[in-house]
This record gives sequence, structure tokens and C-alpha cells, in this order.
Amino acid sequence: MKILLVNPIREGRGQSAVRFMNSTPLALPILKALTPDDIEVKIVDENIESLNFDETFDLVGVTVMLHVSQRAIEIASEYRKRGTQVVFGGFFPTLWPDKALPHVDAIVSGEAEYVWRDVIEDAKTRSLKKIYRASQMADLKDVPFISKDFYTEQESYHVETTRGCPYHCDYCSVTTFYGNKFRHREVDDVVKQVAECNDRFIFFVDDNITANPKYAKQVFKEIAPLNISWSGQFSINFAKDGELLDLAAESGCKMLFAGLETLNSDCLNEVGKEWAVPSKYPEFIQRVHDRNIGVYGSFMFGFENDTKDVFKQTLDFCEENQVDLALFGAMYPLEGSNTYKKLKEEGRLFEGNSKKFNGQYSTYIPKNMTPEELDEGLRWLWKQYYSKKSIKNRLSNYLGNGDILSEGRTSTSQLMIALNMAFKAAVVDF
Ligand code: B12
Ligand code: SF4
Repeated sequence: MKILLVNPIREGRGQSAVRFMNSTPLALPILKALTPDDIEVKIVDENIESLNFDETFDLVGVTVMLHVSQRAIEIASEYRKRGTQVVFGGFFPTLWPDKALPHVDAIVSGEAEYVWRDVIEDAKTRSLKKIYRASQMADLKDVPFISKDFYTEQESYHVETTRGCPYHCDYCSVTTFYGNKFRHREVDDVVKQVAECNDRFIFFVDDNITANPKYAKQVFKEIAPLNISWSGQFSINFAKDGELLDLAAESGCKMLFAGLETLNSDCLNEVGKEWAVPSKYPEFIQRVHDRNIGVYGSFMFGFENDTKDVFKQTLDFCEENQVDLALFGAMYPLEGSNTYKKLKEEGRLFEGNSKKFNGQYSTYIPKNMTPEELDEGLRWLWKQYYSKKSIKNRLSNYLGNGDILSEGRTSTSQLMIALNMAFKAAVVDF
């Protein structure tokens, strides 16, 4: 038997920038590791190589987020025309089964760990069921070990320590997908996985690697001797915990990604993220910087309380506080969220083109600006922020601090400069 696992290409602006961060999604190496050894498995990430539809497979598995769902459906159609069975997994088929099912032989709803082997067995006899759903959430002891051979030279390694998120923001689908139970891997398993990959940069895919500070501290202590460089996502509130930040830095943390979202508390209240406090951001950013860790801030635009001034205000904030790297996105309400329901009721939603649900386009009519103004404001902000002048100002600390010459481990300076350059190159086509 021969299986193909695919990550569909993400189309749209700025794709070249994020290859290093956008390694092949961890779901695909996990599926390969869950597959019995006597079955041949090929992984194709369409962001790096094209699919050859004439190569024959018995089963094709595709990992699908909403914004790549149109491409995933095209891929399914091509393979099914050739008689190949196709299964979708990930957020799109789980949250929108009715949209996925007409195009595939089967979907895996939720996690794969306890059902993937059943899919393979049924595919062998061409008797796939329509939906596979595990009766329980996976015990993270059962998440397989990933050999470093699964990743190519250009990619960072993806490792997970936890699954889920203890919060439930209105626009987000993580808690709907993974439920309210926040799960941890055994620290020893994390250490073993990190040790396997410690010759390369590691990206922890957790939604919030510090969500359980006690556990995170233990992980950081245990991986510190491995001399790695890593980055991960956290919520900025955790910057108040100095010990946590110290241990993160000692364990090789070079950059933390934080969903800062907006500088306006009313906007945060609007989407159920009232626990974030923008007035505290400057102090928190400074505390991260004090440990020589870069801050990658993510901002969203198009809230009900946003006006056209928001773009300039955000630029000023990022420059004043030397936010090292930033992601600027239009809010996109996902089906099932309160935000989606409200906009739909008010007739303000543009549905139909799922490719636009990737944060780079208006997907609804904002309250205090037109959709065109939102798109234009975003474009302006990207170009200003990744201009030579802004990069130089924001990264001036690193340019003179000597850690750029560090050998072995990737240094914070190297990382921040390389990523800013990559983003600068990408915004040319915005
Ligand atoms: C790490 C991460 C990233 C990383 C790395 C992305 C990458 N290429 O791997 C970065 C930061 C670069 C990123 C970028 C983006 N991301 Co992201 N990301 C995540 C995050 C936090 C974890 C993903 C992960 O690796 N989890 C661990 C793996 C093991 O879990 P999993 O993918 O769910 O896979 C399991 C099951 O779903 C299932 N499964 C998955 N695929 C398949 C396929 C088959 C065939 C089968 C059988 C089973 C199966 O089996 C797996 C094992 O149980 C998730 C949130 C989350 N908690 O899931 C968001 C998330 C996936 N991202 C999201 C988004 C929107 C984006 C961006 C568009 C953001 C932006 N505005 O730019 C980009 C797009 C990137 C792209 N290539 O298209 C959304 C997707 C929303 C949706 N409903 O479609 C999520 C859910 C976050 C959210 N807040 O809603 N992301
Ligand atoms: S946006 Fe972030 S903090 Fe909020 S529920 Fe989603 S993953 Fe959790």
C-alpha cells in the first residue's frame, strides 16, 4: 500500500517570507509515524514542491485549514478522478464537515492518533466510512515520536508540549476543536523529542507554551542542557513572571510570539479577550527584551471599535516599543464563533471565497471604515513596518550587541534580522 500526505499550497500575499516558520505541519509527520512500517508514505508540502497527479497512491490524506480548503478540494477531485481514495483531516473538515464531505471519501474529525490505523485498514479494502472520530481525546503519551528525518534542511523542527488552550476567544476555533481540557506531554517525552532535533531551530507549536507556568518551567529546566535555540507562542501576560522568562532564556528561547491583537481594551472586550491589558504591553515587552528574547507581535484590525487611525497608532506603538517582528491581519470571523453569528445576522459578512480567510483581506464590512480602507490600511502598515528605516530603528539594539557573531546556536540578533529581511522581501508584492 502507498499513502500520500499533502499540505495544500497557501495562496495569497507574502508567502515567501514564512517558509522557515511555516514548516510542514506537524500533523503530517505524526500521521506518517502512526502508519505501520510496511506501508510506504510520501509527504508533499505544496508550498515547497508540486504534486504529480500521475503518481499512483492507494490513499491520499490532506491536512486542511479553511483558507486552503478550495485548493484541498481541487486536489481531492484530481485524485478521485484517478480512482484514488481521499481523506481530509484538520480544522476544516472537523468544523465544517458538510462542506468537506461531498468532496472526499472520508474525513477524520478531530485528532488522528486513535483512528488513523482504522482509516488505513478500511482503505485497504476500499470500504472507508464517511467520518472517523475518536471516542476520546488523545493521551499525549500516545503522540508518536518524530524522527528528525521527517523535516528538510530548510525547515525548523516542530515540537509540541501541550494541546489546547485554557481560554476561549470569540473569533478562535482552538477550544472548539480541542475542547476545554488542556493536556500536557510528559516532560521526559518532550526532552527526548527535543534532543532528537537539537541540531536545528525548534518551533514549539503550542498555542501558549507558558499556559501552565509550573509545567513550562520544568520543561525549560530540562531542555536547557541541550543547548538549543527555539521560539514559541505565549500570552504576553506571562511576562510578569520573571522566573519563567529567565528559564525560557536559559533554555535557548530566542523569540516569543504573542497575540497582542490591539492596543484598545474596548476591542479586546468585544471578543472576549478582556484578560489582556494593553496598557501593560510596554512593560511586558521590555521584560522579554531584558532577557535578550525577541518579541513577535500579532495584531488584528477591523474590530467594531477600530477607526482609520488604528494603523498609524499601531505602527507608532511597535516602533516606540521596538517590537522586533510583527504580523498584521484583518480579523476573520470563523463559522461557529459569536463574531461570525453577529456579522451574519447584520448582513455584513462576505462568504464564498474561503481563500480570503487567512488574515490578509477584509471578509466583512467593518463598522468604522470601508472594507477597502481596511485592506489599504493593512497594506500601508506592512510596507511602513518592513521599510529599511523602521527595521533599522527597531533592531538597533541588536545591531551593536555582539550576539550576532555567536557561533553554534542561532542568536536572537541573527534570527530577528533574518526574519525582518524575509518579511521585507515578501511585502514587495502586497
Ligand atoms: C503552529 C501553528 C502555526 C504555525 C506553523 C504552521 C505550519 N505550517 O505548521 C504558524 C505560526 C506559521 C502558523 C501560521 C498560520 N496559521 Co496557524 N496554527 C498553529 C497552531 C497553533 C498549531 C498547529 C499544530 O501544529 N498543532 C499540532 C498538530 C499535531 O495538531 P493538528 O494540526 O490539529 O493535527 C491533528 C488533527 O487536527 C489531525 N489532522 C490534521 N491534519 C490531518 C490530516 C489528515 C489526513 C488526518 C487524517 C488527520 C489530520 O491529526 C493531528 C493529530 O491528532 C494552530 C492552533 C492549534 N492548536 O491547532 C494554529 C491554526 C491551525 N492556525 C491557523 C491560522 C489561521 C494560521 C494562519 C492563516 C495565520 C495567519 N493569519 O497568517 C497561518 C497560515 C499558515 C499556512 N501555512 O497556511 C488557524 C486555522 C483556522 C482554521 N479554522 O482553519 C489555527 C487553528 C489557529 C486559530 N487560532 O484558529 N500557524
Ligand atoms: S486566540 Fe489564542 S488565547 Fe484565544 S482561544 Fe485562541 S489560542 Fe487561546
